Amino acid sequence: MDNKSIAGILYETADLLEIDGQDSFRIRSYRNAAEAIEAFPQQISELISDEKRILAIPGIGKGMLINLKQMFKEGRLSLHSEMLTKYRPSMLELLKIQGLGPKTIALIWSAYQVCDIEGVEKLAREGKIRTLPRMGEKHEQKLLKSIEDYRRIAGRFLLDAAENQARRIVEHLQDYRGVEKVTPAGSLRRGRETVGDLDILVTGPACCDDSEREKLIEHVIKLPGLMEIIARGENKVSFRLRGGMQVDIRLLPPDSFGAAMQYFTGSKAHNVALRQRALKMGYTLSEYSLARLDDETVVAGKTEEEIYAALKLDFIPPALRENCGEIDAAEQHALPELITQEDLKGDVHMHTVETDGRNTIEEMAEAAVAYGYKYMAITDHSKNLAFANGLDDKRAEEHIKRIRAADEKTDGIKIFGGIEVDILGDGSLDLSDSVLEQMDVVIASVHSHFGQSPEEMTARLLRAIANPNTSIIGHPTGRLLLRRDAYQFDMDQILRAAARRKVAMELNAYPDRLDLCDRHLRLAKQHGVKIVINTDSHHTSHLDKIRFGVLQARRAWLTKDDVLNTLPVEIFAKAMKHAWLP
Ligand code: DGT
Ligand code: CA
Ligand code: CA
Ligand code: ZN
Repeated sequence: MDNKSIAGILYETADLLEIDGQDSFRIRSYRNAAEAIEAFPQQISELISDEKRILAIPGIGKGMLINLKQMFKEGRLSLHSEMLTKYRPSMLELLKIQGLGPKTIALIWSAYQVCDIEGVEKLAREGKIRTLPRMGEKHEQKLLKSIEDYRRIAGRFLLDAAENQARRIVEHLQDYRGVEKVTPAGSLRRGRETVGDLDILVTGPACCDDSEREKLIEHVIKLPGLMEIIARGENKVSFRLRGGMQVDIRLLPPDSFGAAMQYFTGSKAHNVALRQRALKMGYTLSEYSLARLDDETVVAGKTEEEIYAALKLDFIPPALRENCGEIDAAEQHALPELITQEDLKGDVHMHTVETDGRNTIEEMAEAAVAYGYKYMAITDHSKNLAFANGLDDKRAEEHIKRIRAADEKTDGIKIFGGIEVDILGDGSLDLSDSVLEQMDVVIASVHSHFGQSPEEMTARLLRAIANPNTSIIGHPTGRLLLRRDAYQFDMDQILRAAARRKVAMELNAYPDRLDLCDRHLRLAKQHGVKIVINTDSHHTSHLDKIRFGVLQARRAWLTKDDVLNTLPVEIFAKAMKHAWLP
């Protein structure tokens, strides 16, 4: 068990104890331990035999040590299991509803003995929540809205979480004798911004014979972290991982691996269109092969490439397979040459210890050099973001001097002096123009007053774009995937203004944001707005998240020419001052 899973169980135990009305001291001790373990830099499992070191972690006492030992030994915690028997696992799902904490759940439980989402929804519709102590009609309406929101995102996962699990599964399978290839397909391979379930395809000699397949499936289900098996067949097994992610694994003979890759990569809409094309050409396309309709001769199946070729199409990269014009373009040899990670020459959105980052300017620079970048920008927060210790005019000027000094000292990379300046409620920027003028890169971002009307928000962003110092609008819609909706504004109007003033839009690559999204990126391109792909790194390890941004850019059909941070350093610097190339 890793630290995250242990912390998860301890948090859940604390919540369940609170629902159970136990004393607050005991509840706190579980929450403190969970927090300490979550933040602990080393895996607790590696030092579980070293009792002294574990007891030295603040928040972990003798009692908690016994709990930890049990979790490592048995993979469970008795108190957690007891509580779940008493209240049923649906209680844990209830806790995931926004605004529904242990106290309210306890209240509902004691009044109605209801402990699942459907039950609570029914009570709310019948007006039975508002009559509880400290509750009212407003709470009831909010609760219904939260349940609706939860249903919309339930069961989907961020791209990085999906990728991590997929990597674990690939590692678990690829060394098995007789396995040649293990490849994720589905929405993960297409790089969709969130992933519903993992579709993993396996091929090799071990997939070609009944008894071998059976042995392989036995190996598959030994995967650490597997919670329950949902379905098991001759060449397929579906299961759920701890944390809820579902996985479909399919074992395929090498002859039809390409057809299966094509089919299970999807999207469904792309597949439907492709199958229609096949039919028109006298073929039938299935997950097993592309075959002739008349005599069932197999034309292709081993690789995806030969399937697209047989259908007289250029190979369509998975990111484009959404039935948004890619089949016509492939027919006419007009698919775009999509941007790749190697095209990027710099990352210009990074935070440091001066505000809410975890590393220094020098450490970030060292990491960026190792990444092969030619330039970067340090863009710490401005003062409106008080909890991030944002910079005022004076500190921003001092910081820019530090950045310039670090740039002098550092070889191999240009460090631009920048800022991520807040766009205040009225659209003005959080620092003086005289300070902003000194910056090479000014990212203007909304971090407050998300609830403004679409008219207000549009006017606010227009004013930020009109400020001559603004180079880039940061994470333009403010959405947090699976957590917070975008704020509302007139995207068309904003893109028109940005194109006119040569202000770029950010593609924030952080997997929780991916903002702009693929659809808006494509719209931006149509408006002639340039994009900058950034990580918004708060730690050296975050630079790697750039790949999620590149994936979204590819999904939006973007090429190198659409993205400013593919430019050489001098030209990029000019672009940040509104001098784009034609
Ligand atoms: P997800 O899991 O919701 O993030 O999205 P996908 O695209 O991974 O969808 P999933 O897991 O339901 O199915 C995987 C692929 O299998 C999907 O992209 C295309 C293919 N597929 C599934 N159902 C159908 C279908 O009814 N017809 C066709 N042609 N293909 C399908
Ligand atoms: Ca899937
Ligand atoms: Ca699936
Ligand atoms: Zn920001």
